[in-house]
Amino acid sequence: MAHVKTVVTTPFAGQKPGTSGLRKKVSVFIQPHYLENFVQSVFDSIGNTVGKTLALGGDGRYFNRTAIQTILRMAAAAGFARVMVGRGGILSTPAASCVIRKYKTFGGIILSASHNPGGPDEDFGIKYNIPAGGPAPEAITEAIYARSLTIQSYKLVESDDIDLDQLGTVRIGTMEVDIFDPVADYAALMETLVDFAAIRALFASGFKMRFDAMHAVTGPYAHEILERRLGAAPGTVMNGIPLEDFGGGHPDPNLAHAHDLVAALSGPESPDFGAASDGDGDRNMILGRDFYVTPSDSLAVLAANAPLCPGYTRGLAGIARSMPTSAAADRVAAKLGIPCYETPTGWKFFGTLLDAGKATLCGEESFGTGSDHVREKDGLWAVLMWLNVLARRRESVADIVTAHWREFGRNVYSRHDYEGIETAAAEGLMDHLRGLPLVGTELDGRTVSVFDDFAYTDPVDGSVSTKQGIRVLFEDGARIVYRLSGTGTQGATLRVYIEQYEADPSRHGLDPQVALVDLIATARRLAQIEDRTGRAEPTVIT
Ligand code: G16
Repeated sequence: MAHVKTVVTTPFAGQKPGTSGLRKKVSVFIQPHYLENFVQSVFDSIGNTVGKTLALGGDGRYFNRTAIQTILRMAAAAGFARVMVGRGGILSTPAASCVIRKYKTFGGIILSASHNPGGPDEDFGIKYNIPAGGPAPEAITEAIYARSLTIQSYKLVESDDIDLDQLGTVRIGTMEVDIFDPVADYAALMETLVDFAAIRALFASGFKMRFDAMHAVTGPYAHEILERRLGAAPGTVMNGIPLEDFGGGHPDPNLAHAHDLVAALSGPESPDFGAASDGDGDRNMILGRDFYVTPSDSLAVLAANAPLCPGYTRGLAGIARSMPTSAAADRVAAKLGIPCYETPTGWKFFGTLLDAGKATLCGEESFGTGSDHVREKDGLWAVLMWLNVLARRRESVADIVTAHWREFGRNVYSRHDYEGIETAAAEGLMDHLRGLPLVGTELDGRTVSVFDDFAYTDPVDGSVSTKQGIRVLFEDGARIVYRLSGTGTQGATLRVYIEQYEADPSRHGLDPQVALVDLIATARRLAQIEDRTGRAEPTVIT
């Protein structure tokens, strides 16, 4: 029997999971006892762990391997019978969800700070996913946080580090550690959902794509699925080797950070299709030749075309989107005669709808798209769905999206982020907004019809989440939303979401920054953004 050691500790402030787990600077995580306190708080909050199986892996960022060795020792002390670890400590977030569901584990621990940069001076993160495969709901994250405030000791088994790169089973005490191929189960699941034969035929016909793995976790998945199984030309996958610092980049698949890909998709000779994924493989960005598809439009196009894909031929039960995501998907749902749910930001809010069979596809403006095949958003799945649609329709990305706008109208949309502003200034700005008497007033020629702080009652379990973003809805259907990000690690990030419906096809081609110029000005003025934050312009526009 291995020796279980009890280590005395004291609580750390601030171990409160945010939008998606606990994200902090590496310098915070490497403090003695910091990671251990949080992991013990998880184990103490999720029920009896004795004899159970846990999935474990991460996006390969700096500190991933060290954290895995620590968590394994603690899992052994908590009585887990088995831990399934992706080889090399690698497991994308959607693949983790897939493995948790397939092997019916007692949930999993995913080590990632998603799209945040990695390295000794950058970010690390950890989250617990429940046995259904999705991020822990608020009731559990609150319990973990509460435990972290009272914790006095944690337990671990004293043992040597294990070799994370060797497939097979080893033991820590009596606990089995299975090092498994992190790609195989996920790739097998994808083969059941999308038409691999049709996509192979598309590539064989000369269709060209670039996939930017951004030196993050999706490299091995994309090499296997796109190049080996689907026959895309070697070199289709760019930046395909996971690196602890993501090659010094910011693994965030948007126009600002995936610049290599954006450059590769520019010009008449460029590939037909481009896509990128983020640190942990759950986000995606979709590009055509000289054409950017917003995440909100991507969700709507995939919803309208899903029956072309084998996993969705029976149609969709419903669609769910986060509140700040544009209403493009709502128009598709209305036409299909299915419900469209509006949830707070955070993939965890989709879990109950998916479990209850109320929604089949989900999406967020923050480059997240997914379905009921797992309980996380899934970057590569979205890319494969697009490839399936392209293979069946044999039209360009731009033609598919513009035809979609002609049919449904365009929800012209943009998000403006003000990153790294003073927390007090950000909170002051939100308080200022909350105090405004806006309903019925006119702002720059538009009348405000609804003004509130979004609150959500889960239609399945009745749980209530409040203060999820300030909404200014206008009578003409335009809207402005203000939120503070729940995923940053430094200061505060103000997100301003601006949207306006355009029915006239002759105006569909306008750059959103031009089409939305008046609404953007209203949004800035109303929140006194420059006066309160000192920022005249946003840091990132998506
Ligand atoms: C996480 C959540 C998403 C959310 C995004 C942005 O994604 O899972 O649901 O939309 O953060 O959140 P915020 O606006 O609060 O920064 P990821 O990819 O970072 O895990």
